[in-house]
Amino acid sequence: MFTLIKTQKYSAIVFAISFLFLTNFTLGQDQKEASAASPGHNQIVIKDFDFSPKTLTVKSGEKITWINRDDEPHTVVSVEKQFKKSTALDTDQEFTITAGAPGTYTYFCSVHPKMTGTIVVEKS
Ligand SMILES: [Cu+2]
Repeated sequence: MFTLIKTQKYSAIVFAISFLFLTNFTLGQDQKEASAASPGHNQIVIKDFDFSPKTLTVKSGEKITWINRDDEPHTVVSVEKQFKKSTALDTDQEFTITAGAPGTYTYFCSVHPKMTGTIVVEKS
């Protein structure tokens, strides 16, 4: 009887350890995939009349994509005309540019000029 309980306890511990190991392993895999997908491609979500993140730091030569998740059309226009402006983006429509020379690029939505955002381009 005693041995049986001991074995069950042991199995439970082994099971718990395996479960933890599997969980960590799975998480590790997910993180790896997420970081492998992100370098060189940066996304700014337009939602609730706001750009998110408000400030995005990228490296020169990387792509930046805006996606409109609002039901209203929005645009992306560089304050100092440092990059081509977007057309009016409908819901779920995307606009992509390639980051140019290092510097700070501010932009706004020409439909709602209070909507502003910043891109900081660093040397690649
Ligand atoms: Cu807008």
